[in-house]
Amino acid sequence: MAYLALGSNIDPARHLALALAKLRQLPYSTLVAESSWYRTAPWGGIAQADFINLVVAFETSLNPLDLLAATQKIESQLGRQREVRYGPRSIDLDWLLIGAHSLDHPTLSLPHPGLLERDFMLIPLLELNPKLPDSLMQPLIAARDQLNERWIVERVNSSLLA
Ligand code: PH2
Ligand code: MG
Ligand code: MG
Repeated sequence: MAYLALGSNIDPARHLALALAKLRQLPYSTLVAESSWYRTAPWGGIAQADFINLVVAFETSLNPLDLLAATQKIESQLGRQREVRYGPRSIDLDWLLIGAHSLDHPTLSLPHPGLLERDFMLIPLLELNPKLPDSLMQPLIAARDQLNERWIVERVNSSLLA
């Protein structure tokens, strides 16, 4: 199983729908679950529009770097530009967990290094009841129970987003 965070704050309903359609076509992979959609205040200290964030789960036999290549391709197909760090983006696809891989590669760190601090990654991930070994699950639950900053504003109905 692999868990991917999606985020957008530029025309988010359109970009997230397009990204999900492409993610359903990932080779050697099946998208098996989608969390609620959350409207979230911008994290990272840049004044910008609220984001929409969610998490999806895959069953996959691809390895982490192939999965990263696939999601980077989708980001560029959806017109993501080189951008300000932490600034506005049409689509951001971040791998949170891929199986039990622990990875510190120049282009991919697993688990995602921000996972424990960012409620907009942690809450939708836990909503999917991830099947994880206790050694991974316990820190996630502890982090959720101790979150000291909140970016999630509300859960939104994806079909009502204009
Ligand atoms: N992504 C960022 C920067 N800030 N803030 C929220 N609320 N959600 C995001 O996905 C997000 C962000 C850069 O990846
Ligand atoms: Mg990101
Ligand atoms: Mg990213």
